[in-house]
Amino acid sequence: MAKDLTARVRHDWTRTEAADLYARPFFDLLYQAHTVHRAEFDPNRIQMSRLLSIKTGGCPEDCSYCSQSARNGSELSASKLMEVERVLAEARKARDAGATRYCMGAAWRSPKDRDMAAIEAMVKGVRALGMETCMTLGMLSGEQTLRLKEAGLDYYNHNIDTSEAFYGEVITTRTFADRLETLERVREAGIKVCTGGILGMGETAGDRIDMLVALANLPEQPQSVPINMLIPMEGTPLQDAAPVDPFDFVRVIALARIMMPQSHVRLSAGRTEMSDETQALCFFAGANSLFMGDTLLTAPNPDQDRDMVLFGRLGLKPEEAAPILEPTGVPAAAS
Ligand code: SAM
Ligand code: DTB
Ligand code: SF4
Repeated sequence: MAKDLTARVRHDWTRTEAADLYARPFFDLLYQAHTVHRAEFDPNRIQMSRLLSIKTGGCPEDCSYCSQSARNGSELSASKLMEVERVLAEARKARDAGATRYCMGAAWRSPKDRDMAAIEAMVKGVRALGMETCMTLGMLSGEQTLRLKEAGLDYYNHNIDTSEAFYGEVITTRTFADRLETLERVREAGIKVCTGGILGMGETAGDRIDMLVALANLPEQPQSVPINMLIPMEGTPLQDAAPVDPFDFVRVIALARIMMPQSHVRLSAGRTEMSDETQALCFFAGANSLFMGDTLLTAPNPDQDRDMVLFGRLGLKPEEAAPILEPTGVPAAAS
């Protein structure tokens, strides 16, 4: 029977309600989140995504967490957009290692129209390998969004990162409203939305709760919600940020699971600094997706061997690939 996509999904979350959940005793919160998780998903399956930076560094935005901002003092040099064939060779390796979604990220404020043909070729090529595609390219115009949709893009990642109130403390070159505008374009074009945020940038628990309320109350809940733990990158204004209490991190995952019951919640950046036990608690609380492979965009990530040992100890299995459909609904042939 087809899953009812509306019954348990609410768009009227209030801050007080979410804060009350967040403040529950840890085990009560975890039990509730895990109950929701089991009702919607196989709790022993984790969706595996792989990231590739297709254009690194030199970004004009001033995101204070990011090693790729030209305004931050990191050592990273700016690259050109990677050639399509190289992207596809990397994507093939990721597929052969078990990834079912390939996420391509560019250090842009927004794409230039001259780059769109190469971007479209990457989407088509990765889909032809039998993987879902995700792009994260910054803000999109209406026309660029439609071009991505026509190329067959499955997901667009565009994080709101934090609460609206705290946003200006982290980024000044764009607004929270700019972010929502691109998300609306993506949603209206029929591309699945991947949006989440970062913990550990100096925000309060209230900011974290407000961020989740903003995500859950979007007109359609994002299909994918990455929750990143800040990786304090050298040379950035947040290089000395205080680490997040792992139990607070798990609470945010649990809250995301309860408020967005049918979304994949991704345990994203920061896993190299996380113990196996913390990651296991995150999976119990409802995280059911991760980035596999030893590199994120510019920062390290646990390698596959470490993840597979952890999966073995916990009895977890990678989620199977979703069928890749042509626009007509006919499954595409994988090569
Ligand atoms: N330039 C595009 C944009 O900003 O949307 C795409 C790439 S950007 C690097 C993607 C996301 O990675 C950011 O929105 C942020 O949430 C996350 N991110 C970047 N640097 C991070 C860090 N040091 N620690 C944790 N997450 C980070
Ligand atoms: C997301 O939320 N996290 C990913 C992906 N979306 C694009 C990026 C994490 C970046 C971590 C820092 C780095 O690799 O430079
Ligand atoms: Fe640029 Fe994205 Fe990094 Fe911000 S997060 S500096 S927009 S690459």
